[in-house]
Amino acid sequence: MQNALITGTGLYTPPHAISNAELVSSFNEYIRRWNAQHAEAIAKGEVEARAESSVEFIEKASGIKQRYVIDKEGILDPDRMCPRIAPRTNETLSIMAEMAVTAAKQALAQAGKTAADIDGVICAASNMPRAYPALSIEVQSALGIDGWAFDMNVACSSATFGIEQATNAVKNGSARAVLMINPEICSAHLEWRDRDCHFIFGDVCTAVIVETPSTASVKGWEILGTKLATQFSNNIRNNAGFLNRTEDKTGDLRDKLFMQEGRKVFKEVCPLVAEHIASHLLGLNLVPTSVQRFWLHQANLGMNHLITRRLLERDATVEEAPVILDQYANTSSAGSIIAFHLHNEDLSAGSLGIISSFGAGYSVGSVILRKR
Ligand code: CO8
Repeated sequence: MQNALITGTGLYTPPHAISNAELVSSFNEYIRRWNAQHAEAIAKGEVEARAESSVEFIEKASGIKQRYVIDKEGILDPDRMCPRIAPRTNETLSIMAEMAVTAAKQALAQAGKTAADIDGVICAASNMPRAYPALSIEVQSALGIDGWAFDMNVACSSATFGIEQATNAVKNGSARAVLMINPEICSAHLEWRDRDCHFIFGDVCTAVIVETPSTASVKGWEILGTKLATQFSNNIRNNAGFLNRTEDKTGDLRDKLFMQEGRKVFKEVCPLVAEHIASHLLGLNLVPTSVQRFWLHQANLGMNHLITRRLLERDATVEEAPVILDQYANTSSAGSIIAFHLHNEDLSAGSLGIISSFGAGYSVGSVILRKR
């Protein structure tokens, strides 16, 4: 059986950034208006006054300093608190496909490939724009790729799960090369009015080319192994879905957007990820201290510090575990791929690295790589 390589990556970054100061200023204005509107009920003790957010809390609790978004104005409008994304006709390329095509073209160029060299497209992301046709098939058509395409969703872990599917296709010979894309418009699934989570997410798209050594025109990274695991948890949940209209539910629809028990997630997921990575390395007769770089999922800086400390029994340097969440926030499936895309070129041949993503499900995936 052939080995598989990662030979190209791409990154689409939206044009608008929102700093924590801008975010908190609009959120606090929304809170002041809400409290003023409900002043009577608050005075009677019927409802509780809502608390303001703070830049200091956000940076200390998460490490996030800003996020990129598809639409800034709608999110920061205290009367709206939601991105404004114009609908497109069925004949126009959808916005998520457009993001994916931009990232994919970069990845193809880096790998020295054209559409004719690709046999499959996998769209691995947290949220798809519609039920069907699959977003991956729209991207396949826009790029002029023959072969097959399908969508898959394992929330924040989607990219590593997608890389394993691409690796399997390349290894078993059903594709010479696969394009794996991770378009995320997290801003449309986030309740920007909820102070517990309003700062967490950003929008972005990443792309990865997985192919065989026999077709590769660049050296790239050899995929030494992939390992996936899932364990059911309700601590990160979003109940939006096609059955919603059958439920006759009115009133509080908060559960139709992203919800989480952040502290529980932090406590339960960190040990899970550290053990997963350690056992994956052990299975390949490797140890964490032989890994030059950890491209971890970018949800929370404290989580990444804890995971690498457990693995290395000391603090990792920023060179060993690059941080991109300060600029991009949590971009769900794309986070670990952004870290890889921006921080892999300086490593020399023979270097070992690991991409690991984790999140809702719970789910955790790891991809162990060696630079060629
Ligand atoms: N400003 C000021 N104070 C605040 C704020 C705020 N914005 N928010 C909360 N507080 C207060 C709380 O009310 C609390 O006050 P008190 O102590 O009086 O009760 C205090 O601050 C501490 O609150 P927490 O315990 O909640 O704070 P934490 O230190 O736990 O930090 C985090 C909160 C940052 C959310 C942290 O728990 C975390 O990052 N956890 C891990 C989360 C994670 O990794 N989740 C993964 C989700 S992503 C995923 O899987 C993909 C989903 C699909 C994507 C969907 C797109 C939208």
